[in-house]
Amino acid sequence: MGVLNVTPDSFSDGGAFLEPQAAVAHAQRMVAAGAALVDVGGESTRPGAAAVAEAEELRRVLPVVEALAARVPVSIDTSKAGVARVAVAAGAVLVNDVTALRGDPAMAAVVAEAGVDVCLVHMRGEPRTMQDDPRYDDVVADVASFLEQRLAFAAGAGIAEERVWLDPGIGFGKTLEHNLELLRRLGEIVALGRPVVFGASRKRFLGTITGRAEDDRVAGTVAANVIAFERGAHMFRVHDVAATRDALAVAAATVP
Ligand code: HH2
Repeated sequence: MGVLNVTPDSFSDGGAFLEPQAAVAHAQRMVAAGAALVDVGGESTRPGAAAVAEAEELRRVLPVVEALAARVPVSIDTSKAGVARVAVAAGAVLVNDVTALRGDPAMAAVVAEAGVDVCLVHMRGEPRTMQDDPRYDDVVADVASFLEQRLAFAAGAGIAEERVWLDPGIGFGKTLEHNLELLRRLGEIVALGRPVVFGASRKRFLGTITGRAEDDRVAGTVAANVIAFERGAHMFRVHDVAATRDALAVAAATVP
């Protein structure tokens, strides 16, 4: 899954793809480099990010989704039902909701009615406050139990279980040690029985370990994704598609 942030303030590529033409060109580069899906987002979820009004979010993402969806599989990274509804009507095949259907009471119905896939992400609190001293009894057990509950909620709202992807939400209300424990024990999330999305790309914990800036974390990103692959993750949300794709191809070739 290639990341396409059509935002002025995303943590690693903010402002680079605000123009629809630049966004579409970048999406095409990611697909050429091996992305199976392009994740279009119009609102940053970095720690402390400001909320974006629905009309502004749509203004950012809709021209890009419309231009891409006929040519490549597109997912829409949003927690707003109105944005998801319009993006899906324009051809998006997956709704990537970092609030796991909690942010907007109308979101579950939009996904159920459209019959599209949905990714449910674990996040503690909301982006503005999620990194304020996050604590868990047992981060992996807490995340697994949260995702299990959200999966049951989705099913109760009429979303077919086969349409649901689960994501432990690396960096969403987690310390370095929480992120590492989730990676170490990712198998416990995979054991929930739905395909797992893993999103560590360029995130802060990689910078903490390596001492490198956002756009210099490719090697760290690749390492985390190869480990996630080994632990059973199915989809890898990344900015650096070519490097990740090569690394995963090598890792996959070792599977008998
Ligand atoms: N991480 C980000 C955004 N969306 N979606 C899923 N499913 N999993 C993730 O880990 C995830 C996500 C944050 O990264 P990014 O899009 O690069 O930055 P920003 O939120 O600042 O736009």
